[in-house]
Amino acid sequence: MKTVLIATTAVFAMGIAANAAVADMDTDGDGVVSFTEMLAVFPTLTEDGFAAVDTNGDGVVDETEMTAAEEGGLIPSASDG
Ligand SMILES: [Ca+2]
Ligand SMILES: [Ca+2]
Repeated sequence: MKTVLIATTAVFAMGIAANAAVADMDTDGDGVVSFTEMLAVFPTLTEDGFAAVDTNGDGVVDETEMTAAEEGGLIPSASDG
């Protein structure tokens, strides 16, 4: 049981490392990125720009939305440079 848990955690951590954007921006550690947190990384971000990334409109950007935004070219990948 413990071995399975460790293995699952390792896979999850690798997934985060490949798409580090949320982890890099999530300064309060709640697992999602607010407009304020994203603004700290992208100072030119507008509320409209944030809304385009926050596709389900709940006011925060999760890992899925962040990945989609990167792939769609809405935001530059935080793992570049
Ligand atoms: Ca956060
Ligand atoms: Ca959202």
